[in-house]
Amino acid sequence: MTSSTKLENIKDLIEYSDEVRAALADNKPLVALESTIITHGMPFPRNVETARQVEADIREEGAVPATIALMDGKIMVGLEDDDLDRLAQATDVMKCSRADLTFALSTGQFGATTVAATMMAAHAAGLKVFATGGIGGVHKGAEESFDVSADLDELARTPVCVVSAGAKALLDIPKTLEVLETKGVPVIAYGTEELPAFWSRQSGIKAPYSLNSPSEIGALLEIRERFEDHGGVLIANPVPQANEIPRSEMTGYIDAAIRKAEMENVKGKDVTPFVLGTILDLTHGRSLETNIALVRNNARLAARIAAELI
Ligand code: PSU
Ligand code: MN
Repeated sequence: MTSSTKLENIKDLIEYSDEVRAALADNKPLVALESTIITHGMPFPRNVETARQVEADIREEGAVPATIALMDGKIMVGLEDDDLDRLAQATDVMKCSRADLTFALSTGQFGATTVAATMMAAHAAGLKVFATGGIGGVHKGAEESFDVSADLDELARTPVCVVSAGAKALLDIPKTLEVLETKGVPVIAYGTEELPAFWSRQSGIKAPYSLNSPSEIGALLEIRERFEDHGGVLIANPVPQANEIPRSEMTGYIDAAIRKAEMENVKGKDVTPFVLGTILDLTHGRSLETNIALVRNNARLAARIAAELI
């Protein structure tokens, strides 16, 4: 079976929103958005408010948002208002990475897509740019737990540009960078020489590359596309200064949250949502405001990059 035949088969599973279908037909810039951040990354009702706000930010930049989720055996590319509400309020949504996607589809369950599964869906739907908060990566202590996010493998294989605020600082950032390099993923900090660390603008680690404008990123993507079987590109866009929580302050919260996860024996795909939730409590909600600000910032940059690819 050729890869184009496979893509044809997947297309039957995709359901586009009216707005996304029209944008594809008119060749307008599109930005994919994940849904795990809505269901597992933020509490209701801020999750749904943020999802709508981020979509509005993308439209304001002249692009069209496509929030991706799994519903009734279909890959939804663009969510209508009532579907977004249903997803944000449901309590039994599966967190779906590559390993979970087909299970959620074959059983018809509600599924929220992680960075990995959103990349798969975006690519199948013909979208090239995707905005998120922070990617998954190599967890601290991975040499014992083997906990490495499938997001890294997806970046290696699927040609989508992921605009993030770096890897979540609860991860082992140097190991995450090593894996990305091994897998051939370009990592580009935006407007800074240093790799941002999600809630903080600084990580203490120099980024492999740095670019300063959407057009420079567009030029890189255009070259990368010419190579067959090229994978994704990771853009690391620092959170705006006004919204950051400095690294020196975050470290204590992160360590405490990871210790709590270990004590309560939280494992596998539950680790990331648990640690994010604990940090939210420890910062009395401040980490959520930072998280919202950085996702909005990434969405705006992603829209400008998508416009370069038209
Ligand atoms: N960034 C956030 N909130 C999140 C996530 C990222 O601000 O909820 C999600 C993304 O969907 C990412 C996932 O792909 O966490 C990584 O989970 P894991 O480490 O289990 O692969
Ligand atoms: Mn994991």
